[in-house]
Amino acid sequence: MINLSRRHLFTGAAGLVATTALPRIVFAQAAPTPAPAAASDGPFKLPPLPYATNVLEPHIDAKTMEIHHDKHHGAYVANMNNFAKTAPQLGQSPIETILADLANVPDSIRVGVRNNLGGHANHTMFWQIMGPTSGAPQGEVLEAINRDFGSFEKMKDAFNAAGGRQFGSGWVFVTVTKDGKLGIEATPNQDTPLMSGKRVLLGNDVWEHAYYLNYQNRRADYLKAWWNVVNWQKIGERYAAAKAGTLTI
Ligand code: MN3
Repeated sequence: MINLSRRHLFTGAAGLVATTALPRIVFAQAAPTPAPAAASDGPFKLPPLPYATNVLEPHIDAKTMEIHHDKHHGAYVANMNNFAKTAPQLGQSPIETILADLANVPDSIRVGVRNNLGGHANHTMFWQIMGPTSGAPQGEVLEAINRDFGSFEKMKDAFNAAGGRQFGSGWVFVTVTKDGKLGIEATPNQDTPLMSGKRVLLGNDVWEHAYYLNYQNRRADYLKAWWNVVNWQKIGERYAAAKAGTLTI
């Protein structure tokens, strides 16, 4: 229903916004999905981890990192490369553009693109914003945290609570607007705030595959420990990019 009304709105306002509206991707008719391909055999690539699998220990163990990156993220990339065989436009369009307009993806592959491209975007962000030297928020991003949450501690509490409440598999994010305003959003499955045109400053994966080997059912402990591996230098760069309008996924 929401998509229908939004479409009507777009159609109705087309004459007014024609010069500023983003171009839509034109999809050809999708054919049946072919046999699986190797992970990066196609336009979608599995980005290498920017550090060794063991550097986040003891907070995230090497085996979890290896399986999570190579197998889970690798599968999302492989699935997207299969979809791109039947819908080549997927491989030629910015990821954030596709995710912000899923209604435009052919029916037969829409759910698959939602899950797998969402997963690809989420994990690409996730590896980037972690690292062995965590530090603490500084400068403009710290000012924004203090302004929008009261303090860094309060932001972590709200984030961990939202991540803990997310039923089943999902993610918890700090979103950022072009004005630098921060917010917290939890999503099911591989959904991302990119799907409503927002931008992500940082996010944590609360699927059991992200923590089960080390923490079993203790998601709250994982959420708390995860802050020890958050790379604040990278997040500072993402915050600056968001304000400059250049942050993508
Ligand atoms: Mn994951």
